Amino acid sequence: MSDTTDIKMKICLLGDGGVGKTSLVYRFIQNRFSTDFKSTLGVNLLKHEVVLDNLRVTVQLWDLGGQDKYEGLRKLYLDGSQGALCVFDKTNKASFDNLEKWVRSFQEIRGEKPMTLVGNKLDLKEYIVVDDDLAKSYAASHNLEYISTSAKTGEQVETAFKTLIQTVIKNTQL
Ligand code: G3D
Ligand code: MG
Repeated sequence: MSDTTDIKMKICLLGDGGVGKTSLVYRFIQNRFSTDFKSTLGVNLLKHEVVLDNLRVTVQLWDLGGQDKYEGLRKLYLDGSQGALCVFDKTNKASFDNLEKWVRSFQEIRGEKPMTLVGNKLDLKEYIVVDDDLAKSYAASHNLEYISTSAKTGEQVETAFKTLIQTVIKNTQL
């Protein structure tokens, strides 16, 4: 006998190539970091089960590979996504400036479904060029949560995914 409830959700990862999307997914599902994941070619599909708020949640994670293929895959990728992690690299200003493109592309297809903003590579302290105030104000103006992570050390990675998953749960229970 179990009083847990099953929920399934599709979450996609958005953000420029090299920001750490694949590393974040692997850190979240396997709790490890590897420097030699192959740059994903099409779409990586991974499943992970978490228990949150007494609910057993099966999360299907869609991790996009080659960025040039995104336009062709975009609809398939975003269709049915209940939420997205929008990732930028704190040491790469261009990856932050490109967020708008990722956020818009999600909203065009998924409307107001929740997104969480993730500033990754927190461990590279001396190279950080996007400070948290800037990221927080971007997040606030787009009604997103902001979390700073390191896929390398694991810091805040679980929090980032769980924050989004929790928001998706609230969203579907409305
Ligand atoms: P992507 O899936 O968004 O394209 P990846 O990004 O997960 O492939 O990561 C791109 C590079 O950044 C990889 O290095 C990876 O090891 C590194 N990386 C990812 N997250 C972090 C982090 O939190 N801290 C640090 N220091 N590095 C990170 P390479 O050298 O293989 O390009
Ligand atoms: Mg990748």
